[in-house]
Amino acid sequence: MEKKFKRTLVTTALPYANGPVHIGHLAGVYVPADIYTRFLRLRGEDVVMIGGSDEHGVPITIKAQNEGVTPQDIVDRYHKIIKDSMEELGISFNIYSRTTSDIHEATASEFFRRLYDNSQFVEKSSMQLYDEKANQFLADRYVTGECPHCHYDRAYGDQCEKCGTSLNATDLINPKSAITGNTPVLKETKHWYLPLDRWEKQLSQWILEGHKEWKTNVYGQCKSWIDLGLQPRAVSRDLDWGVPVPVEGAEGKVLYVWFDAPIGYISNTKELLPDTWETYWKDPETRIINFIGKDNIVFHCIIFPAMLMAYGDNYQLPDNVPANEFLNLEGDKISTSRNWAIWLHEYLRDFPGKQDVLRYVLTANAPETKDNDFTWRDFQSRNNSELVAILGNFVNRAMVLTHKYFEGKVPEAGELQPIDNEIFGEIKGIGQSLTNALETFHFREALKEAMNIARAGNKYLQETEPWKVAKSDMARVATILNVAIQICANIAVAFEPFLPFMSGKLSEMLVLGKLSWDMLGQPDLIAAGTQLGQPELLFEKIEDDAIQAQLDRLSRIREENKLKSWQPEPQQPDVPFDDFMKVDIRVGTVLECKRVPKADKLLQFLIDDGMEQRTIVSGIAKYYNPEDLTGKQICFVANFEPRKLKGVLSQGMILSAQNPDGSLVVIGPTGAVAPGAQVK
Ligand code: B3M
Ligand code: ZN
Repeated sequence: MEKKFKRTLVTTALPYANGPVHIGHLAGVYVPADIYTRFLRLRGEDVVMIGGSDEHGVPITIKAQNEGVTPQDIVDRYHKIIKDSMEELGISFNIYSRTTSDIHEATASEFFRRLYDNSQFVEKSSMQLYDEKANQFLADRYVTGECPHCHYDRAYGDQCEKCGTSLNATDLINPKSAITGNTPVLKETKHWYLPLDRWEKQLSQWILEGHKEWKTNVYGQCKSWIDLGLQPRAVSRDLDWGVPVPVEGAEGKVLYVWFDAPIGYISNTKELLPDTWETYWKDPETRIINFIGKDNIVFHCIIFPAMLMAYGDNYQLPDNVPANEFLNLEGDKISTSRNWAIWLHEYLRDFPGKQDVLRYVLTANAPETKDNDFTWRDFQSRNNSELVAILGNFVNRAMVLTHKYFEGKVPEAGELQPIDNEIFGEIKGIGQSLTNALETFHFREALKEAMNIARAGNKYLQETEPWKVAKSDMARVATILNVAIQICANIAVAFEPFLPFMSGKLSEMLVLGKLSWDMLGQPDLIAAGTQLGQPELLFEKIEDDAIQAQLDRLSRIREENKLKSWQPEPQQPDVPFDDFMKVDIRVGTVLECKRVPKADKLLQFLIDDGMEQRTIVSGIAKYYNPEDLTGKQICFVANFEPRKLKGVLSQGMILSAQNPDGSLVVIGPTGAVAPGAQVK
């Protein structure tokens, strides 16, 4: 039997404040959480949506160090960008706070202390890398060295970016500190561990027995963790950025970021509701829903619940954790460090007033059951052929016709014909499927259902043809347009969770008051005689050039990334002197240089080689104008076997160096040299 709940606490993963939020965060967490929360609010339920920035952890300290600023500077910068941009997108948090707040530090600190006092931790010493010059222990990310698997020489202590293997810093060959470049030493350090093994049975019962209804990706990940056997996890770190470990003798140690971050949900609820926060966390009649991405599943389903069990005091565990998979961008994994993302604040700048278009596309394409791909072409086509052509078009026709025939006053409906009753029956049915999809976190499906109302509306106008009936029967036109306007009102309700800006604009045009979910399927939401506002387009076409500009930006980033990851070719095996001397490299002077007809890559040179004039063809036409090379001295291989290129006999090879982007630069002497001189 369905449990009955009095209230819902919606939490959203706290994004790291080491960069802005991107479409992956939005599609995975914030847009679905917002849809769900708005839906519950429309139903009149007691719901709060909690958000905030995760401002601790090593990536933030590294970014600060790279920029020569403090970690606080970094989190202040990105917290503001994240908070402002999400607000502009209409993500309707009841609170969006941060983990550097005083209330969070006090809450997290007390949480740790209580677990410590109740012997819920085990203390363990281990050997860790220590930088004696900087006088500090090194987090895995702070160590670089050679990967023990693929021997890439710039692997990080937590992962090799070349072969993708997860590492411990102590695995690296020839490790170096990223702070000083020094070779670190091993030194003993003590940490507190949460013994997850103590909670294994309860966790297994709670999830594997009690929550078989969870999404298969979530349930499956939990099951494989539990099946492997849970191990104690360290919950402290040697670092100077974070919540200090509130235990004597723990100087220089802070809470592990994944220990304090989920407690952020509690601190932010406290900040929002200083008097009643406890009912949202401790009353069994509260339902807690955690919206997260798939990489956060273990923290929300295993570690944080174990922390809450260890704390006791009636803290409630989440009722559901509808984690999403990942959204890719144009075929590649989104990456903050590689700038491979569409940043929300930049989208809002480039597409002003188009918040709902992004919300629509990210929901229609949400990675609910598998990874999905965002492409700009899909974005454009969903806008043009769905939002404009189906939704916008229906509302616009209903509004314009009402203005045309009734000066914008909602006409009185006469006797309803079967087709009129059918359309409301259909919308009622859609409303039920829509509600059901939303209740079970199937947001793509839900959006499709909402769109079906607009589709049904278009079909209704197509079949009733009020513009034709107007020639003979205005009473019937009145009924048809009354029905059409009621459908518009249903659209305003059904889409409010998904496209709140459109819904607001439409509600204004329809002079609808406060919306509520039980209006869905009703045939009489707007009284006859109501004077409607002017019809305004709800969506506009997105042209090719706006899309091309975005695609161009992405290709520039692809190029930049290629250059960044470029490495010189490994050195060739040794060559004996005599072998080297077989290659006859000489200096020549370019007498003439011209393009080879019908070969866009080739330049044809006439070279003075000191003895005679020889022709050489070289594939560098993309990088030079022929006149720039005339008169220059260059190096060439004189005894390179002659060969014909595009009908021209080439007697030698001009030497050039290749840049990471593939471009070629011709090599020549740095001072004047007699033509024919040998290069050795
Ligand atoms: N900041 C990781 C992430 O952004 C982490 C989530 C914390 S939720 C308590 O994926
Ligand atoms: Zn490797």
